[in-house]
Amino acid sequence: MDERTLVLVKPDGVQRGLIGEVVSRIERKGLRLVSLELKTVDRSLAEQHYAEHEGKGFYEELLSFITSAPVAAMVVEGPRAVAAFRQIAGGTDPVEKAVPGSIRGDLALETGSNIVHGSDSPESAEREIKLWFG
Ligand code: DAT
Ligand code: MG
Repeated sequence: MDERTLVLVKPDGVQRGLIGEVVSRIERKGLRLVSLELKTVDRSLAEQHYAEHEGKGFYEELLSFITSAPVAAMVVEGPRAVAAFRQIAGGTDPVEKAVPGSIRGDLALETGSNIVHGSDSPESAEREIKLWFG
């Protein structure tokens, strides 16, 4: 039974020209791209997307970062797509929790600019896909 997940290439990834690299890793894993759109993120979308982090010390920084420049939003599909993309992405902190061979482990240096977002559960994925793609 296939599932879907929301993937974002965040502003750092787009500015560094890494959309193709991320898409390539998704496709090589065997996952499928269902939708892909470049989007400018307004404050309201950012707040809804990151609602679980409201009140944390890095929340404001997170919102200004995600609204600073376009992101590439995609819906990705396949068996266990949520967990599969989290594996491809690697740990949140790309150094302390480095996963060699992962997007963050290979290509990122700081937690605040770790290139990609992937939904953390099928329930989050459903909420986030509605939010980003209606
Ligand atoms: P993930 O993106 O791996 O799901 P998360 O949901 O815990 O991680 O956090 C969302 C984003 O917020 C994360 O990709 C980068 C940023 N972030 C998380 N923890 C942080 C911290 N301690 N300092 C700065 N930024 C942080
Ligand atoms: Mg998360």
